Amino acid sequence: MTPEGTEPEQRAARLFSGRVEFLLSAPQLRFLPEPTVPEIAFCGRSNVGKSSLLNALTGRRAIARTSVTPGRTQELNFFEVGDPTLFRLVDMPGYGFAKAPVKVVERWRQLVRTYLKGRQVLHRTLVLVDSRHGLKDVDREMMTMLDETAVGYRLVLTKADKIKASELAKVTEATATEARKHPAAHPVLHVTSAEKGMGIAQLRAAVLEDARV
Ligand SMILES: Nc1nc2c(ncn2[C@@H]2O[C@H](COP(=O)(O)OP(=O)(O)O)[C@@H](O)[C@H]2O)c(=O)[nH]1
Ligand SMILES: [Mg+2]
Repeated sequence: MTPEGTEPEQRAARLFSGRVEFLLSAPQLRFLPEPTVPEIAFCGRSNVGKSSLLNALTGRRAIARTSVTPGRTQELNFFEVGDPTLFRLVDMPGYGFAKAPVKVVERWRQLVRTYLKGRQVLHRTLVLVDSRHGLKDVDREMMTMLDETAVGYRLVLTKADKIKASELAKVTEATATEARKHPAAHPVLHVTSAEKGMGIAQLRAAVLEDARV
C-alpha cells in the first residue's frame, strides 16, 4: 500500500491490509452469524465484478472467488475485517442471471430481501453497476426495494477501465441523475476499476465511514 491519499483512506488501507477472514456462507436465514458487529453488503447483477471488487478492496487475490460461471453463488458470504473484528463485508448472491430455475431465483430473492430489510446491524448496502451497461431494470428493482428499507445504499460503477473516458462520463452522469430520484441512494457515486485500482482507496474509506469504525 502506498502512503498516499487522505487520512481516512490511509487508515482504511491499513485496516483492509490487516486481518480479513472468511467467516461463513449462509444458504438460509437460520445460518446467519450473530449480529454482533456492523455489516456492509455488496450486491449487483451476476458478473458485475463483485468478487473482483472485494478482492481489490482487501488487496487480496482471492478472498472472494472470482468466477466465470454467473449465478453460481447462492449464499450470503460473510468476511470479517479487523483483529478483533470491527465489521463484516457481506457478498450477496448475484441477481439477474437468466439460467437459474424460477424456484432458485425465488428462494434467493426471499433470502436477500429478508436480510436487507431486517438485518439490524446492516449499515450500508453497495449496489454495483457495470459501467458498460449502466442501470438495468433489475438494478432499479433492487434500488426500489432498498428505498423501502431503513438502510441507505451507495451506487458503485465497476469495470471503469473497460470503456472510453467519454462513455464513462456519460454513464456516470446518467447513473447519478437517476440515483437522485431514489431517496435512500447516497449522493456520492463511486466509479471504480478493480483491475486498475481506480476509486478503490476512496471506496475503502467510504466503507469504514459507513461501518462507523
Ligand atoms: N477489465 C476489468 N474486468 C473486470 C473488472 N472487475 C471484474 N472484471 C472481470 O469481470 C468478470 C466477472 O467478475 P467477477 O468479479 O467474478 O464478477 P461477480 O460475478 O460479480 O463476482 C471476470 O472476468 C473479471 O475478471 C475490472 O475492474 N476491470
Ligand atoms: Mg462473484
